[in-house]
Amino acid sequence: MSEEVDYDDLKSRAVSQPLVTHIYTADPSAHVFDGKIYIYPSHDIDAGIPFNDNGDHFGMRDYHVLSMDNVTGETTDHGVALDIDDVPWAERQMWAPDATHKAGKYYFYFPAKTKEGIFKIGVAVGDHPAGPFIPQPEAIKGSYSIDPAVFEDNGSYYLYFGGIWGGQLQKYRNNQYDDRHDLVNDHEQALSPMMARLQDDLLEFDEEPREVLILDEKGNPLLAGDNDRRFFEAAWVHKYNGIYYFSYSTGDTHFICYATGDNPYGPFTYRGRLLNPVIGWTSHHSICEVDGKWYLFYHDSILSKGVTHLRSVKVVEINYLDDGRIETIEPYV
Ligand code: FUB
Repeated sequence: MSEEVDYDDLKSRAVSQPLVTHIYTADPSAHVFDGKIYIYPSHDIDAGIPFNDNGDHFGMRDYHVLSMDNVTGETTDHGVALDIDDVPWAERQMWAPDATHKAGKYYFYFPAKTKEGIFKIGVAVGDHPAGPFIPQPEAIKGSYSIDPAVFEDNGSYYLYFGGIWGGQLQKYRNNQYDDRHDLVNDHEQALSPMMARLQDDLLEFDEEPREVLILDEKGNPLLAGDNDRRFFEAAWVHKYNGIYYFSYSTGDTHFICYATGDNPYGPFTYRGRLLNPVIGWTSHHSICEVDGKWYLFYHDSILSKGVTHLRSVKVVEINYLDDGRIETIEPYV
């Protein structure tokens, strides 16, 4: 017999509350632009599509940008910044996005499925951090899978991406799609997230996408059967004290984990868990410095009483330990 979940109790024990409650939002990518926090989330809707392992029930069709003056203040919803009907190459499933800034322009990266049902990553450009964003007519050449995250380091911009299962990463080898490809066996090296440096105009890759290796404490790549630690989706990169942190979701085991390295390409060595499982199947986050403190933006499904595809973005402070590790966050205390 299944036990009834007490969502009011979970809500009162949650370490943070939804930033907005008038719409459902997920996959928050947070940045400070012009002294303000801008959050680029997915805009969750109930598209009426039944749950399946491909994630078709995540049927999002537009993006809203949120902003805050500080992490405890009001959150402003700036309305629709990009709609799927305005993206010539995209047909459905606008999943986790991210954005960056260069020379007065804002670049918004987003995945969506083409009419052939293949995920690609597009870029749209605007003059304001909250959009609106004008999409390029085609997806980024050579892009695939989901969850783009853009990281700027010393004037170069890198795009990280990828997600297995519904994110389709398992269908690729050496950047080539083949429907016969699938997940690898448990004893084999886990499928890796991908990354590529962007061109100066930030509209295309400047190099062939390459794998981002995540190593265990002995220097060996994590194995596909290591479900508690291997990459599933939701790549994010940030830099703290000169160390590069690659964080990600383990998907079916619901952790946000992180690994560290000494450059944007990796390899990265697994260091631990950043966030224990939240209510809802997915976990997806970003890490952002605001006024000298560091914050984890994440989501859960408490507001919708556990509906997998109706999530709410939240924020909580993170603490670094002296050896560079990050304290694990327990989302409900
Ligand atoms: O929001 C749709 C998908 O769910 C995202 O792209 C994944 O990271 C997961 O959060």
